[in-house]
Amino acid sequence: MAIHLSVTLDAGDAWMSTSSGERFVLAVPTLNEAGNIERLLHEVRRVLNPLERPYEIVVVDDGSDDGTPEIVQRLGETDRRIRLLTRHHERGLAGAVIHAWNHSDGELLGVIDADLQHPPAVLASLLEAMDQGNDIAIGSRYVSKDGVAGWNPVRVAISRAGTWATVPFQRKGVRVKDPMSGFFVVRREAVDGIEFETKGFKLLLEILVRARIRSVREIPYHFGVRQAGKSKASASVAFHYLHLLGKLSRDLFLRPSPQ
Ligand SMILES: Nc1nc2c(ncn2[C@@H]2O[C@H](COP(=O)(O)OP(=O)(O)O)[C@@H](O)[C@H]2O)c(=O)[nH]1
Ligand SMILES: [Mg+2]
Repeated sequence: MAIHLSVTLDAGDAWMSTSSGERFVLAVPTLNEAGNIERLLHEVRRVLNPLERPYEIVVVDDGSDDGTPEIVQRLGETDRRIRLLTRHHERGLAGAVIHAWNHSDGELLGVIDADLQHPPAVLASLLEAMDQGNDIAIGSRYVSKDGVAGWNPVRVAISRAGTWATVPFQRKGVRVKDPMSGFFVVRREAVDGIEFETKGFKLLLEILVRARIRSVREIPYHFGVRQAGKSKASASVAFHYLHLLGKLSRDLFLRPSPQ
């Protein structure tokens, strides 16, 4: 699925702001996050409101049956900056995020998980890094030592091995420590018109390899524990990751790198 500037009118007047500056759209993908989503949206708004930057939060729900969309709908009735998009015949984290970005006309595209493993307070630093002119700002688990403190060691090892596997694909000058983070903000002009895989969890890696990225900033954060509900990472996610690595290696040999 390509990222493009949406011409659909549902983006409308959600921005609700007279302040100037680049508009920020934050994608929140959800699959059965009823125990987390209200607190997440509350905390995100508490961080973003004082920044006086036009923003909107687009929740993309893929058929949750635990009441997640109803909660978002209710909150959206009192705050137009919260919008709900539902998909009934599609699944996939990356595709959900792209779907949110495509239904907005914001210039800065962000993503955060709904389960509070990504601390919303870090959004302020990510946006500050974008204001300094970077093309992408990444919440990174590996910049500081305690980013994964408290994790199961097996999960740390798998995550590290997956990260090392990406080194050959990353372009010189934009190499990062956590290319598989699911918490970042990117400039729309860097990704506009580029086709991305929709199924996997690793949209960032593909952006780093294929988008028009010249400058990156990593902001350390501690990847917390899920507050409620269950992880959706599964064997199929690992399969899609391997598929993505295969595709990127073909690209590496067959295509010139983006300018
Ligand atoms: N819309 C949508 N959201 C998803 C899908 N898979 C996972 N998510 C959401 O993506 C975020 C990260 O998923 P999670 O299961 O916590 O992955 P983990 O942190 O790697 O264990 C959460 O907000 C999930 O609800 C999907 O297929 N569609
Ligand atoms: Mg999670």
